[in-house]
Amino acid sequence: MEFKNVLLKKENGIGYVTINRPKALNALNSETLTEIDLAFDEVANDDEILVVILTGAGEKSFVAGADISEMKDMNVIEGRKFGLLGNKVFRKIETIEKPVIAAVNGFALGGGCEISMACDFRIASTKAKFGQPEVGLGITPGFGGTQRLARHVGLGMAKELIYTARIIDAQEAYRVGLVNKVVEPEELLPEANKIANEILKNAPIAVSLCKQAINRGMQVDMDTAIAFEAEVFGECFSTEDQTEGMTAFVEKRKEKAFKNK
Ligand code: DAK
Repeated sequence: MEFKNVLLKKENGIGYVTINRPKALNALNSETLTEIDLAFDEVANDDEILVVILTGAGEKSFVAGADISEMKDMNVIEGRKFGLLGNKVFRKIETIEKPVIAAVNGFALGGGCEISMACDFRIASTKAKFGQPEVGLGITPGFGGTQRLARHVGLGMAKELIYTARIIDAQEAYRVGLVNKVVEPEELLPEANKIANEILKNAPIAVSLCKQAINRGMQVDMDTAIAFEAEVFGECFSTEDQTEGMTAFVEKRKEKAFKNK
């Protein structure tokens, strides 16, 4: 499908979703959120895509937040509808059964920081800047920021960043554990590709089940989490890739390419 504000392409097992509204620093209006939603539906249904990279178009911004011009005059009903739309889309990114890497190329503010946090992990360019500036606009983070930031950087740091609305650079984001790696801007997509290709060498169903186990496990008590891990572990033994992976090891040969079966 062709979109106005989102580019979607696939190459060698990787799906690239690029938020493409550079004149507004890729700010998320309702139209863009709806297109991201549809793009992730396509990604979810495309068996040739096994890993996803989410990034922003242009050199300056990943996503500079929810669209303030659109939000400014919203009434309570419209605000709730907008919040529900964003949360639905971000939750889709978080729970899609494929790894999603955020390649953060610039501003990741408000909804931009929040969409990056819905991804499995973040790689940042040295130009990236992160923050939840909402309280300075008279609102609370509305796309999961009060929940996901604390899960990523811990309670105290999340509270400090949200209460102060402070914008941090990529190195600071790395120091507090919000991003896994910081690279020069021209290295950002190559680095994201490199990690995606490392993931692609492994059995896709096992990778996908790991995502589900980690995500679900983080929200429940340890006994429930371990029970779910046992369930997905068992599920692996119904796959051809488990048979091939283990047989290759026992026969001391390199495993054949995994089949995603
Ligand atoms: N929304 C709309 N337009 C934006 C924008 C945004 N978030 N950020 C930038 N733009 C637009 C600018 O208006 C400008 O448009 P023109 O004037 O050229 O038409 C263009 O992008 C370039 O921006 P600047 O001229 O400002 O560029 P600078 O380099 O000078 O500054 C900046 C870059 C990122 C520091 C600055 O643009 C900025 O501060 N932007 C706003 C950042 C921000 O506060 N983001 C958080 C937004 S609040 C909720 C749902 C969601 C949310 C909350 C509640 N519920 C419904 C529950 C989420 C809220 C947010 O994300």
